[in-house]
Formats: sequence, structure tokens, C-alpha cells
Amino acid sequence: TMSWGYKPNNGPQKWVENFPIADGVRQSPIDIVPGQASYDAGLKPLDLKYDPSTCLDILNNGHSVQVTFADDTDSSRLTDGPISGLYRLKQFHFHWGASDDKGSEHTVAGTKYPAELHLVHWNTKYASFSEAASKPDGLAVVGVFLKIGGENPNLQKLLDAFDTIKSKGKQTSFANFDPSTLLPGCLDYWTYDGSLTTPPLYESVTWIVCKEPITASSGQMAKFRTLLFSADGAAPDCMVNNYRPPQPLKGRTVRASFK
Ligand code: BO1
Ligand code: ZN
Repeated sequence: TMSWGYKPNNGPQKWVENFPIADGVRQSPIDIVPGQASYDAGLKPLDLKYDPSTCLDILNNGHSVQVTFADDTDSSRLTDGPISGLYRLKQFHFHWGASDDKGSEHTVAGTKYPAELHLVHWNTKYASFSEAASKPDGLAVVGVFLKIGGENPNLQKLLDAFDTIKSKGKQTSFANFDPSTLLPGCLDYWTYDGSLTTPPLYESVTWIVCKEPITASSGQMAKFRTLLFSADGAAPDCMVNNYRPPQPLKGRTVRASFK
């Protein structure tokens, strides 16, 4: 009755034991090979509208750091792009490595980025995130790569909260944050049908992966690694390498919004 994690004894290679869908036909992440993606002129630009007043709190859930949004109205939402209808923002979170040479879940022609941001939205044709999370068209996650570069001032407000939520289960209010400040200037994307990248690994996600990374400094990446997987009182265990490696494409098509 050990829970899932990212260690050899409970990590991605073991998840299939409790979540057999781990070997399913539309699992995520994947390696995106740009030369094998098909340009689709019918793909619309993403329409992301986020209201900073819906930002609620920041949480160390023991797997990642997550910022949660009020999702009882349509005020922070994604429309267009590859999706039909309106998807509400529920949360965003990150995956990262123990060092700057790894950490992203998706890779681009085998290239790993030091981190990946996931903005998680649910389809309002369902009654709630929980209802949507297991439906084939239930979720749309926008993925944004982080690369090493200049210090990112928009990331800094987030990082400054980390000292307060160092260990598993800690949470603090996080008001008036605009997640659109974390998006790259160019919203060109790849899209494919996939899954949650953590248990329960539901095959419910329309993935939208931005081509253009945002930057973080090496010092900012180091701050992510000060978070802990462990709760207060347990042996400290640095939150690093909380990513799933690429999964088999199994005949799926990756479409590109750009030539
Ligand atoms: S991700 O963007 O594919 N990495 C992703 C993975 C898991 C979730 C959201 C996005 N959320 C999970 C919750 C679980 C819940 C599950 C199904 O969704 O963390 O608590 O059981 O609702
Ligand atoms: Zn994620």
C-alpha cells in the first residue's frame, strides 16, 4: 500500500502495477519530432483568457507545486486552438529535474528541457473537473517548456512563496496572479491526444505544447529543487525528477499549428 512517486520502487516504471492504463494507446508525455508533425491549417490560434482574481492558493501536493484557481465561473478559460467548446482553468503546476539537463516531460526530437509548466483546463460540457478528468475530451493541458536564460521576473513571485510551502501538504494563499504572464510571446503549438502524466493516467487530455520556451535562470531552477516530496517530521527528500519519460506514440498523429 505504498503510494506512487518518482523513486525506483514507486516511479513511472512501477505505475502500471496499480494503473494498467499506463500501457494504454494514448499515454503522455511523448517525444515530439517536429519533422514528423503535420501542419494543420485548420488549427485555430489559442484563445486564453485568465482573470488574476480567480487565483486562490499555492500548494505542495507531494508530487509538484500547484497553483489552484476558482473554477465556478468561466472567467479563466481556454477556447479555440484544437478544442471545441470552453475549458476552465483548474490549476497549473511544474515538472523539473535534479539538474538543468533534464526535467521536462515532453521532449523535442529527444531534447530535454530543465522544466515544463502545465496549465490544466477542464471541458465545461461536464459538471466539474472530477467528472471531466476521465472523459476522452475532458481535459486540455497547455504545456510550456522552461529553458535556461535570463531570470524570469514573472516566475519570481511564485518562487518567493516556496519557503512557505517547502514540505508536502503545505499550502498558502496566492492572490491575484496572472498565469498569462508565464506564457511565451509566440503561441505556436503542437497538439495530440494523450493522458494525465501522473496516476490515474486517464486518457482524457488534449495536449497543447507550445513551441517556444520561456526562460528561467539556473538560480531560479535551483529554487524549485528546495521543495520537498516529504512531509514535516519525515526525512527530508528533495522534490526533483518529478517527470514521466516519453511514452510510445502508438500510431498517433501530432499536428502543428505552424509551418
Ligand atoms: S498532468 O498535467 O498530466 N501532469 C496532470 C496530472 C494529474 C492531474 C492533472 C494534470 N490531476 C489529477 C489530480 C488527482 C486526481 C486526478 C483525476 O487528476 O492530481 O488528484 O485524482 O481527477
Ligand atoms: Zn503535469
